[in-house]
Amino acid sequence: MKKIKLKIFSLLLVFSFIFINNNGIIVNATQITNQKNISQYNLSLKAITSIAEDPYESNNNISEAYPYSKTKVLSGNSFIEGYRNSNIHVLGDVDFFYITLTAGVTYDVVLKNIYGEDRHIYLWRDNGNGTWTRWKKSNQVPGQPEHYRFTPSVSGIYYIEISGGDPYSLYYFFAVERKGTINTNLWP
Ligand SMILES: [Ca+2]
Repeated sequence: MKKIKLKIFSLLLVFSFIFINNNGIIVNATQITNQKNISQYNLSLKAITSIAEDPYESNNNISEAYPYSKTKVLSGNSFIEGYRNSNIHVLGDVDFFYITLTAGVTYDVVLKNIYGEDRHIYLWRDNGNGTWTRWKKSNQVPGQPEHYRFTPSVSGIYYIEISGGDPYSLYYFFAVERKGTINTNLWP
């Protein structure tokens, strides 16, 4: 009888806390089997949660690229003045934007506010002969924001790709703008 009472007692002492954050639903259960033994379980259930997609979806490939010129320009804070923002809402999400660049002009290419994710920014160009050229920061580091300069030798349409890392509901900031016209500091 004492054992049964103890079992019922221990069942009653199972506390479950459910948190929803950017990583999904976290279930934190603490079971007190008796006064001395405490066991804890943490379970992350990313798959069953959904993060709202950015307003430029779907732009997962070059043929669906969203016009950079029509994205919302951020303002009101010197860190993000002139930047655009978007997010990676599911694992494997790839965001493409297209932009017209001028030969001989140097551009700042920046990606920041990536929350430590392995996220990167690339530029693409169709060479017109069935091949593509891709540019990126020469020393990409996972989790680090990026800034590099790019001077196209040919005017025309280029594609901005932002991809990589885990989904995150908060937005990254990115920009491809003429050199010196935006704040290229990678940290606030
Ligand atoms: Ca997206």
